Amino acid sequence: MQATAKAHTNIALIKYWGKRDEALILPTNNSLSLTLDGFYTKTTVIFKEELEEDIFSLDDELISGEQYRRVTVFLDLIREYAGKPNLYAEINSMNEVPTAAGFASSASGFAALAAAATKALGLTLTEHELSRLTRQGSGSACRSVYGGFAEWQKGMQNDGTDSYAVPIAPQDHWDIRVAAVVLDAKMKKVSSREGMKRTVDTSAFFKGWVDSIPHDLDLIKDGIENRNFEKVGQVAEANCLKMHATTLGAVPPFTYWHDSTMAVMQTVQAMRENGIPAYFTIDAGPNVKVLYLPEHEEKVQETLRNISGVTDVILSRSGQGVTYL
Ligand code: 2P0
Repeated sequence: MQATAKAHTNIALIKYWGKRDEALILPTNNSLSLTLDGFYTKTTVIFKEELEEDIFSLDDELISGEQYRRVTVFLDLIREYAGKPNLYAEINSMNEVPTAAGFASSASGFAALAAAATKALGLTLTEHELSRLTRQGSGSACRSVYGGFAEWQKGMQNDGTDSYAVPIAPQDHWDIRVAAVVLDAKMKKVSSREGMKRTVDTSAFFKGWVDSIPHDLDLIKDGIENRNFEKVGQVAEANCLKMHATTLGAVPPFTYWHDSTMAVMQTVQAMRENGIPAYFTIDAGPNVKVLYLPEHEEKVQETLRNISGVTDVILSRSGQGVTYL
């Protein structure tokens, strides 16, 4: 009735940006990510007969409100699956995901929760099944079931049975690195859920975005397989720019970028002109993630730290998939 699991967050190189079903969390396009070793959530779930509701604590703090609701609604799915609808749990999560770095802790959080809760109830799920379940907590979380590179297949079915992530290359396939560039920018005004929805509903550029994904995926998967850094970097950077372009075509238009975001993007492009291969990607916030190879770590880190508006640079490697402790 008790289990502990650990899951790492991931950075999308081909972005998930748009839902075709909001309740089931089904995407409009496939996405592809790299799991990161530096950032993870560790979660213990203990089911207890005597509980009348779930108790959720995060970093030793009791959680209520929307964050609590998302966790209990997700656990309801698992309870139902296990045939134990009235069995509640104590959930203790520890986040090693610095919120300032702009990584969604929901990815590592829901992957660790799904793994720990199913294990605690004695359910044995395949990785595909675990990924499909995790997807229903938070979309990007379904990719965190795997280490290294993973692709979330959007699926075709209305019930979501074929929408889950699959492994593309394991953690040790390639020592590619990611620098999370932390900016002194304020909290974002538009959540990723809201931004995604507004884009799907109103953006003049949304169709172009969705149509461009299969080609980007073909290119990046070939680049990953052959460890072609320039190819992977170029596709990831261009895909990120396309995603962010859709927000400018929405009604009302919005952007996640700050002036310091632009400064980092321009510095990364300037590094390339000076012979340092580095590429950026940006999620639904102002912070920038920079892809680079180990031999350029010192130079990349130093250059990024010297940009005005940068408060920290956190380095990460390819990470592992879900593990049980
Ligand atoms: C991604 N993002 O692929 C993209 C890129 C943001 C930009 O997944 O509503 O927290 O829980 O499915 O996964 C952020 O959205 O959204 C996200 P829900 P999620 O990583």
